[in-house]
Amino acid sequence: MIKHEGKLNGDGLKMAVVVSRFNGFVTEKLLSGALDGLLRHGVADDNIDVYYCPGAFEIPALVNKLVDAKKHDAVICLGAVIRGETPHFDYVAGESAKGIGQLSIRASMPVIYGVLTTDTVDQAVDRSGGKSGNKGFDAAMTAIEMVNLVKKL
Ligand code: INI
Repeated sequence: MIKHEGKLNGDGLKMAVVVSRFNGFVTEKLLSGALDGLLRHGVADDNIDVYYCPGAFEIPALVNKLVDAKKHDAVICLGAVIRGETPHFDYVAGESAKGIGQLSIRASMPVIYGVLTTDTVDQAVDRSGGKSGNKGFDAAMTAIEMVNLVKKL
């Protein structure tokens, strides 16, 4: 048996982070977590590009351009859709997840889903540096692991 897995070593990797401004009090925390994870695992500051978009709905369109540009090894998507905030929750959360999911399959590089979809503000706060960790940091770890794994295929 041969086991294949990606190491958590970001040396030399070029990363794009797409972050939505809606619910910025949460998404800025996700961004901090993602940058902390990337930098602490060897990704150089100069090799990280951060792209802001208005809301989670816009993330897939931006990622679509980024994967075609082929300037990065992975794209990390960060956003926060909170049910209490809008009757459009299902549409925004659903379209964002569907678009990112489709891109993650078609893209030649890993596309990582770090969009929170929660029922309450408290749940979003818990997952962006609160008691449930930071999903931005987790997304950064997933990105590094997947890049290193895909390189082996
Ligand atoms: N965008 C989010 O990222 N999170 C939300 O919770 C949200 N709510 O509540 O509506 C939201 N809406 C904006 C949406 O993403 C688009 O920016 C907007 O519809 C314009 O296309």
